[in-house]
Amino acid sequence: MPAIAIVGAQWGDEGKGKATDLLGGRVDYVVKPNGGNNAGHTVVVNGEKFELKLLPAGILSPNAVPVIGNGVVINLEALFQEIDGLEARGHSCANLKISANAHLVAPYHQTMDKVTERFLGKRAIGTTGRGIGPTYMDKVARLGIRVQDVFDESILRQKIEGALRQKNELLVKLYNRRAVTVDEIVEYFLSYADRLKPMVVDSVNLLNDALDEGKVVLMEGGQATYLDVDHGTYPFVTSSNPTAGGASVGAGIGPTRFSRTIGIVKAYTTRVGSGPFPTELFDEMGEQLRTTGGEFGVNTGRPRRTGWYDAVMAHYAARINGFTDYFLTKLDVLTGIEKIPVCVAYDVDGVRHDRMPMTQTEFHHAKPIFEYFDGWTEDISGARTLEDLPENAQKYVQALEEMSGCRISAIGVGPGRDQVVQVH
Ligand code: 2SA
Ligand code: GDP
Ligand code: MG
Repeated sequence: MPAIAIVGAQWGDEGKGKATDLLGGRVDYVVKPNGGNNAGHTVVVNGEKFELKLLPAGILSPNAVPVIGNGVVINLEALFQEIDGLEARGHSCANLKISANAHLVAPYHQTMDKVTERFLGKRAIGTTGRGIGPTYMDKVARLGIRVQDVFDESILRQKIEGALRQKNELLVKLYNRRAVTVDEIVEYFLSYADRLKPMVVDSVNLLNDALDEGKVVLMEGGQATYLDVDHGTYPFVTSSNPTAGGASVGAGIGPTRFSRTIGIVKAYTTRVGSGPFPTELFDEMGEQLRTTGGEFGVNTGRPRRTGWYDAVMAHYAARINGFTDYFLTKLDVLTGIEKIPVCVAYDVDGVRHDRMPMTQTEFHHAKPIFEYFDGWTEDISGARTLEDLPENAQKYVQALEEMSGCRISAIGVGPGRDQVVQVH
C-alpha cells in the first residue's frame, strides 16, 4: 500500500516534474497536494517539451490517474486552458480527477495579489501574481469558494456575497479599484460548472481505496521546503505547505501510509522571487549556471537567481520532511567547472553555524563557508550508472550524500526522461 511523496528540498524548480515523470510509469495515481498555477514543471519526453502548471506532471503517464487534491487552489480558466493545450498535442486528460474540497481562485484574488505586492514596495515577495496567497488567505479565513460550491448555486451565491462584502471594502477603499458584483463572480464560476462536474470526486476515498487495493499513489509536491509557509524563509514563501506533512494534508492520505518521501535537490541552488539566499552568485559564474541550466521561470519567464549547493539547507530539509532518499538533479550543469564550492556551514556575524540558525535575522546575515571539490570536464549526459561518471563527479555526489542527511538514489544528467543515473 505504498504512498510516495516527492518534495522540493530547496526553493523550487529542482526538477520535481521530471522526477514524477520518471516514476509515473510505475505508479497508479499521481496527486498534486498543494499550490496552484504558480507551479511550473518542465518535462521532456522524446525531445518534446511539456510545461505543466496546475496539472500534475503525472498526466503525461498514460497509466497513472492524475488527481488534483484538496490542498490545491484552482484557477478554472487556467485549468481548462492547460487541458485544452495538452489535448491539442494528443495527450488525453479524460482521466483527470479533482477534489470536491479544493479551493477556487477568483478574479479578485489575482487583483489582490498584484496590488499587495505593489503596496509592499521594497519588501515585495516576488510572487507569481497568480492570486495564490489571497486564495489561501480566504481558505483560512473561512471566506473561500470550493469546487463543490459551484454545483449549488444558492450556496455559491451566499458565499460570494459574504466574501465580497469584505473584498469590495478593500478593493474600493484601499486598493482604489472598482467594486466587483456578486452576479459577475457567480456567473464566472457557473460558466465552468458543466465541464468541471464529471471530474469532481471525493479524492480521500478514491486514493485510500486505491491504497487498500495495493495500488501505488504518488504525491507530487509543488514549490519546495524553503517556500513552505511554516518552514521556509518567511515571509518570502508561498502560502501553502509544500513539505511532506503538507502532502499528507493536501492529498488526504495519513502519514502512516507513506512508505517513501523523496527529496528533489539540484546539484546547485536557484531561487525565483525575493528573500535570503546565502550561496547566491552575482558574477559570471552565476550567469553561467543560469544559462547552462536554463534557469528561467516556467510560468513568469523570470530569470532565476543562482548559487552553489547548500548542504546545511539540504540537511535541515531532510529532517523537516523525513526524506528516505534524494534525487540529485542537474549534475550535468556543473560539467567544466574547475573547483566546485559546496556550502558546509555559515558564518553568522563571526559565529560558525554548522546547522540552520534559529532565526531569519541570522539566516539573512549568513555567509557561506565553502568546501571545494575538484570538477570534471567529460560529458556526463550519457551516464546511466555511478561507474559511468568521472571519478570527481562520483566524489562530489558522495560528499553531498554524506552532508545532506539521506542517501542519493538517482542522479539527473540531462532534462530527458532517460537521462538518469540509477544508484543501487
Ligand atoms: P506565490 O505566487 O504566492 O506562490 O509566490 C510566493 C513565492 O513562492 C515562489 N514560487 C516559486 N518559486 C519557484 N518556482 C515556482 N514556479 C514557477 C517555475 C515560477 C515562475 O516553476 O518556474 O515561473 O516564476 C514558484 N511558484 C511560487 C515565488 O517566486 C515567491 O517567492
Ligand atoms: P520543478 O518545478 O521542480 O518541476 O522544476 P522545473 O521544471 O521548473 O525546472 C527544472 C528544469 O530542469 C526543467 O527545465 C527540466 O527539464 C530541467 N531538468 C530536470 N532534471 C534535469 C537534469 O538532470 N539535467 C538538466 N540539464 N536539466 C534537468
Ligand atoms: Mg518549477
